[in-house]
Amino acid sequence: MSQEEMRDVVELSVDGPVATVTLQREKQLNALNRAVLTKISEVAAAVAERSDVRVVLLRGAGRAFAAGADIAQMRDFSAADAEAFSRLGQAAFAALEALPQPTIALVHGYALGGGLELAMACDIRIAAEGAKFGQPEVTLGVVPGFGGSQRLPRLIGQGNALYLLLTGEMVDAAEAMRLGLVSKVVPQDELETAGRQLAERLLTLGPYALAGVKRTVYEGAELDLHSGLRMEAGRFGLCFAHPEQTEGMTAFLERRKPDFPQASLDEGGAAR
Ligand code: DAK
Repeated sequence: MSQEEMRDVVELSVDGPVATVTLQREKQLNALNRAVLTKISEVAAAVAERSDVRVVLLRGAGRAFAAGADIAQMRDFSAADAEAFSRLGQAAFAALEALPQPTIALVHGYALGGGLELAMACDIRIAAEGAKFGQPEVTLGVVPGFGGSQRLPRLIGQGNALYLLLTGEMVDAAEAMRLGLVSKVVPQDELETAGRQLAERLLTLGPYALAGVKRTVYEGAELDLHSGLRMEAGRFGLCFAHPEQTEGMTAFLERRKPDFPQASLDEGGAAR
């Protein structure tokens, strides 16, 4: 086995309350193969168990976030192989989305195909100037396989999603911002700092409320408006059985910064 193969294709590093997940197949522009997808699932499972981790940053090593699913691995797939591969990727990205901690994708270089689908499975996306986004699957004779046909229309609307999915065109960071695909664009050398700063902001907030927001939004996306509002009211009610609400509202009335209890994710049910 070469040095390259021995190195983990996905690295998890934890620095205090911030976890950083780094894709490390730089030579292939972090193309997502079975090994990478399996490892993303494992990393997500590990992070889900760690109440000390409060924010997750996701990034790509080298010159891209991720240039898509691994075309070399996929080319000779049978239909059954392809479906299994699709499910592997979908499960990995669903595990990321289901994390109670907020996740932030730091996108530079390319986020194409599966790479964009991975970024879309994160809660927030920040782009470096120069980053390119697209769903070029049609240029390879396939439809997206890791959620692109479902998450992209939900994120940027059906019309804009169909434009990107049908043309396979790449858009730059400014256009991605205009479309609502990313929330912020920063110079490339400031990407890590921007991620850190956003993480710092999230660390001042209560983990229970943050996890509750995620669940309410993602579960609500599956529901009609009335059911979604009912679900929201239920979660809102549960917050009032949790110490974060008492602290947040008391701090406001006492004109001080809240000091949210930290290891509080598992108390009550709003977050899960
Ligand atoms: N897969 C495999 N290798 C890739 C790759 C990819 N997606 N993207 C890049 N690479 C490799 C290149 O082959 C090259 O390898 P070597 O030749 O050095 O061995 C190396 O990374 C550097 O790439 P380039 O030399 O091409 O670098 P450039 O700067 O010239 O170009 C590029 C960068 C990103 C424009 C270009 O590499 C490119 O167009 N890459 C492919 C982008 C793409 O089409 N991505 C979408 C992949 S399709 C499904 C399941 C999943 C999916 C669909 C269906 N089902 C099961 C139904 C998902 C599909 C996709 O994501």
